[in-house]
Amino acid sequence: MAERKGEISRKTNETSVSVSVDIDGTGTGKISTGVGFFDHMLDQLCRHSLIDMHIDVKGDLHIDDHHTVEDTGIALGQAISKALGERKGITRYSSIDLAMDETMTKAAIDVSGRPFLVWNVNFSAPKIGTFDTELVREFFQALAQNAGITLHVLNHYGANNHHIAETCFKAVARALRTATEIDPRQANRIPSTKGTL
Ligand SMILES: [Mn+2]
Repeated sequence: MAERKGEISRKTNETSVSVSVDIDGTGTGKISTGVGFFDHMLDQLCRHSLIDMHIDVKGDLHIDDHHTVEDTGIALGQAISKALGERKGITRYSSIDLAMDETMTKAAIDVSGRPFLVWNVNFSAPKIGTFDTELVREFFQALAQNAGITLHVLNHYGANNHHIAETCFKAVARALRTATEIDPRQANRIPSTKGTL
């Protein structure tokens, strides 16, 4: 099978982002965005998707974390899309209900080529440490748009905002892992009656 790797460098006046991914990796990451909580979340995404990720970001953190988080989502999404190529042989669909202590969150994915985010997650506080909780949605919006995936995230319940955020990243990671894995029963076909994704 051909390697499924993608690399993106993206530079604006706000951020400088360099991302590389290997879809068929082992969940090995080298992640540095300058935002501690975000690095912790990206580590989860990498580890539980088994997609190797090198992410290096220098952003305008003196303003706030917004541009850094959003632009990381854009570049990571583009790198994943590039790595998937014409999306031949992928499992395409996956969903999981992911539990972590008192919190449960669902992620459902269609690696469709059609970007869409349905976000049904509420936080009870505006911050986790210094991190703005609203940026969790911003990240997944940028990821879904640029990876060309339909992504639904639903928090069923939970009390702790760190857990709520972390289950979003872990659930998306596990769903992404399965949906991008090669389906051995149709490894050489694009999984669509249209013949294209
Ligand atoms: Mn944690």
